[in-house]
Amino acid sequence: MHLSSRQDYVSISFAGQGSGSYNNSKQWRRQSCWRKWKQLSRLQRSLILFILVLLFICGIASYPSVTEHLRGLTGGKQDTASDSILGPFVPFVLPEPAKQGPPPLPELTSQRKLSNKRGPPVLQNRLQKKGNASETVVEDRAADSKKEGEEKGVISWRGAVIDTDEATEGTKNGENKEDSPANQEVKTSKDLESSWLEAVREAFRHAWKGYKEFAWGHDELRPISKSYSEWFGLGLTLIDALDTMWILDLKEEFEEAKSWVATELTFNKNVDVNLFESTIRILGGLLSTYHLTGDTLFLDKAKDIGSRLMPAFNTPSKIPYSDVNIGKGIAHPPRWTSDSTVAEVTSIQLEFRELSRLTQEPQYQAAVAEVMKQVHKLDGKLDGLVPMFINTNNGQFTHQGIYTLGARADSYYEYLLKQWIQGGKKENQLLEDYLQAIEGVKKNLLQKSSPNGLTFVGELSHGQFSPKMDHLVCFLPGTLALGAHNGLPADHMDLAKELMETCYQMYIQMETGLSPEIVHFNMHQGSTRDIDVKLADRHNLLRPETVESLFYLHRLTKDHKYQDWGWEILQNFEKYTKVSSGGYTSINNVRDPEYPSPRDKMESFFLGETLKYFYLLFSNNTNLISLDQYVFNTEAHPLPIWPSTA
Ligand code: DMJ
Repeated sequence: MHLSSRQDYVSISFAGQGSGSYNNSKQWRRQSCWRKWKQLSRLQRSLILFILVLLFICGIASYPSVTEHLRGLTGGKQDTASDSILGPFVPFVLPEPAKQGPPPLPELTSQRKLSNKRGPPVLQNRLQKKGNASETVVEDRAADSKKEGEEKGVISWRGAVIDTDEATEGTKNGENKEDSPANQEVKTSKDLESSWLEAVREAFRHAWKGYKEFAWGHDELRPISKSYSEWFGLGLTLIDALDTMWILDLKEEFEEAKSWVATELTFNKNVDVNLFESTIRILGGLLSTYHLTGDTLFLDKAKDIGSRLMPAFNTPSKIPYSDVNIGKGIAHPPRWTSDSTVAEVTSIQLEFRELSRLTQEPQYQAAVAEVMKQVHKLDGKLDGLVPMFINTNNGQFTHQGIYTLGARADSYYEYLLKQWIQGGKKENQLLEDYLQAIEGVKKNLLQKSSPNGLTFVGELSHGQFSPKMDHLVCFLPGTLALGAHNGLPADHMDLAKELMETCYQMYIQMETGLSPEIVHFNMHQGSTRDIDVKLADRHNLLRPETVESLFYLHRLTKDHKYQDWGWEILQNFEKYTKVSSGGYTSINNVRDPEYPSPRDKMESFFLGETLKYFYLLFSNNTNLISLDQYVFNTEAHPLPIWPSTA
């Protein structure tokens, strides 16, 4: 009888149907199988044989990896390289915990995705526990990380996270304890310092690569379009970056830039430049490079640009115009007004004073001192706070009633303190104006946010308080700390720490971990988050102010948390602003990590300031541009504090 082919494949039904009685003897089973085999067609038999041979070959081929896998499961070491049976043990390193700072250096270039959960919920918990925001975050962060570590069997040393379970396996397996992976992983603070410094040097090299390739000798790199933009047509980025290269010990880059200055840079050009911007970036950059290198090339260039800027002071009031044609020697205000910006006319003093000291030509210092003298006496201040505009015809404040420490007023306050320091702390009027202004800030502009009580500096408009704070205001913690270091009231340092925390929160509460240009703080009870950002304010221009303040706070308190915060910020710049072909770009939207929307511009201050301050922040060498010997201009160019005999 022929069984249907369908039944051929179901032996149990075949067996059941055959005898009617179940017999499980070996002989019965052998006979039954043989009978079944014989009943198969030739094609069916060859197919089965073919499959069996195939299975056999596969079994042989997969034998090594199966055994390897089994070894892993049964406690053997898990090698990362396929051929590493005899290779070194590579410990398994846990990913960085969400809130901690510094992973090992290679992380910098990786495109690791950061958690989007930044700030508020964690911050809330922390701040609710203690009153002082500035003190609690890092303490609790350390505690959090310790707790997390205990649970997971990890240890954390300033962010280098090591799986202790895995690390001790080496000793379990008989490896020398001295060479155990745990010991290899734990870096000394020197190692960490070098790796962070090297990361900044690497970032600079990357930025320089783009500038050199696509914008050499021009003002700014446009890294996305691989082109450049001109502002004054004076190689602004190159000049702004000179002393940074010197400080970062980038000799090759410095030499090529220097040779451009020697052979290509000329100020005899029919161009309009902004007095303030060219003073702080070009004059300041050349003067500081002269001081650091002793090379008179830079002093000669500084004299040249300094003297070409002087026509700006030829105004009815002696309050300078905003713009000068450095080729024609003609200055003028902007087309739409005869006003200048208060911050601009009061933040050129460090540079012109220094130029006079070096050249022994008093006209530079006299011109800028006259501005300070007039501003000191002017009506229209509020408890030492100045309005944003000043008229070049009558020398009076205009658009009065608006007070801010942000755009158009910021560096007025910074330069009051810094001129006093530069001149050897003798010019009491400057100090008085500074101290009064800080009291004015405390009385009129300082508030706390809700729900977490972040201290912030808002604005005042005709008596109406606005909880708006520019990122530019983040220079203030550093300036306050510098003042306290120079003997000003200790509560300035307390305020510096509180504001530093706020500026850091402006970064980490954003989805990209980068601060927007402007934030608004919530002050109403019941608010769920401290910081709001308007659509138009979501850009980040690679600005330096927060990193600058982190540098001062770390240098003057020695608290390493500020370095950790800076490292976190540097990584976010790496992740969201780095352009692979070279350079870094400002971005439009710090709230969209998927598409931060590049603006295609690398501002000169990214090299002049931001990267320099990162480097100084990560260095533990207090003699590297000592704050007792140098004072930084508002573009991060260090100028010497005058010797007491000067
Ligand atoms: C720089 O040119 C200077 O730091 C200036 O004081 C403010 N603006 C930029 C950086 O943000």
